[in-house]
Amino acid sequence: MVVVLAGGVGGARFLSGLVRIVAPAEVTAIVNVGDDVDVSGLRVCPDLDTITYRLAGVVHPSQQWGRDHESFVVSGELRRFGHPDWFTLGDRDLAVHLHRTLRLRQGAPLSRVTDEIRRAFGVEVRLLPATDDPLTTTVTTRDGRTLGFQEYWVRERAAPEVDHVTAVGADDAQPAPGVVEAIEDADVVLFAPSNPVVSLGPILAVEQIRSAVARTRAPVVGVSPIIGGRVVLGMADRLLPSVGAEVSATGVARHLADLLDGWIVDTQDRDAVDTIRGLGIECQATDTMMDDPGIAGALASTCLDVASRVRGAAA
Ligand code: FO1
Repeated sequence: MVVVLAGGVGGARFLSGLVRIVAPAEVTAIVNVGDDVDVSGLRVCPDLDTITYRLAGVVHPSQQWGRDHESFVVSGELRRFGHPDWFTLGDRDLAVHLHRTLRLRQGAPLSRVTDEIRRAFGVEVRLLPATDDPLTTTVTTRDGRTLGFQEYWVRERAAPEVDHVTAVGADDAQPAPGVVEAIEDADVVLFAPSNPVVSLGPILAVEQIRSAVARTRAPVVGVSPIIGGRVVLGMADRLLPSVGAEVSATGVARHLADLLDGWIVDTQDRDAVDTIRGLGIECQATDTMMDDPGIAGALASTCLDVASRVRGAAA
């Protein structure tokens, strides 16, 4: 079993590559829920949905979140009643949020609802939310405001300077059923090229998940989300300084060093390989720009190669 800790768009791209080389039924994704948000009374889980849509082949091709062939009739009508319009839900996307909200109201935990939804989309990869408990990411800005993640990222376009990010609820949140067992029983644990602060961060903020990753016998191999000192997508470059991490492949490796056995960097960062090996982390440079599933598949293959090298060394 290959277990992947993942956020949204980068995690989904990586998983679509991994399933080209590993049977989907052999893959479990542990997914961030810190981005989740209530919109017009509905529970929206952007990272779980982005991964579900991508693996089901129905994700919006250029946005890489939300549905393809989408329309926005309902969101347009909701404006008539003054609903906020900075976070728009497409009509097809709404069906997932309506169903999820109904099932949650019936008392089903998010992990069960997530499993129902991914199966309904024919997704064979097992998707586990990091937790079924309340866990939400807030961003406190230098000018003293505390924003929800989507307010910061979508409404404010990540413009405000960030003082710190908090995974609210992490201290009390329990891993969702199956999460710790998946990590303990994994053959390999991979960190997708996701935002280390707001995607991997909230997952690892659940202490029992972090400690399971720290103690698993499986090799733990991650992919740098920073290439040549820059983010591929999202806003990790604006958040890494708030956790004292340098905006570089090496900086993120240092930030995660106590959990990593291997770290994959882009060929642009090949000169960082020796430094990262100096941290006691096996390191390999390869093409990490997942512009097509073929590259994503080759990247996943490199991750598994490094994992087997590390396993051999550890044995
Ligand atoms: N991102 C935007 O920039 N604008 C939106 O209106 C928006 C709506 C939206 C609806 C559902 C969903 O699953 C994702 C959505 N996103 C939107 C993207 C979202 O903010 C990010 O993709 C994730 O939170 C980061 O992983």
